[in-house]
Amino acid sequence: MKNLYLVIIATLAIFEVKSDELLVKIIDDNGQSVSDIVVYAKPNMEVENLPVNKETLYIEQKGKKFSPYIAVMQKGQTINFVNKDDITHHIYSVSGENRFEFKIKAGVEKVTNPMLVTEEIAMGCNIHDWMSGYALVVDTPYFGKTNKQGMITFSLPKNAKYEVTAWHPQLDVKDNRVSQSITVNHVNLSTIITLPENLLPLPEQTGQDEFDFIEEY
Ligand SMILES: [Cu+2]
Repeated sequence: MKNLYLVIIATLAIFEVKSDELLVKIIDDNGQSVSDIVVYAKPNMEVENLPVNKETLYIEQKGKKFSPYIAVMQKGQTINFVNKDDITHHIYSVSGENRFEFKIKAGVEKVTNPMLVTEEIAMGCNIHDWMSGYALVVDTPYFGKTNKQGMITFSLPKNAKYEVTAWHPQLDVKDNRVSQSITVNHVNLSTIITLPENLLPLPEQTGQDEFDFIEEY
């Protein structure tokens, strides 16, 4: 009997840990899961000792494209650009307050200044104008992108209210994002966000220069 009691205590302890986790699923207008969309959870009230995400954000230039096409980062983090192509790129931020512009030679890694303003950063390349990519700067360490099943899990301090937001540059609504409030406790362990409309098609990242040779004839 004592053993059974211990098992129950241990089981409760496991559930206690799991109650910190929030599962978010993103679906589109047709009920289909949406993969590779940015989701972040921001505490509505000041949460003490909000951790800082220490993961380095790498954005590669590969095949004359930004890879990944969209990224998310915490305010104060840098972007580490890595040119995997055998040619030079000339990367720049299109607008906004987190500005950068530099040439990056083949094989080189370049670290930006910390991004200090929460906003959507659009970036391009002066040499290959079809290249486009985005990095979203958020004021929370709880962020990521959905998996193939359209899901993402956050480990969150419990008994707090969060605004959970899905963002994508091809989500054609105000600020390219939709939000939902949720109080995370031992009852609320998952939520579904339905996008008000389907994502627009991703831009075609192929350039004119592949055809220049043909055009000369
Ligand atoms: Cu380029």
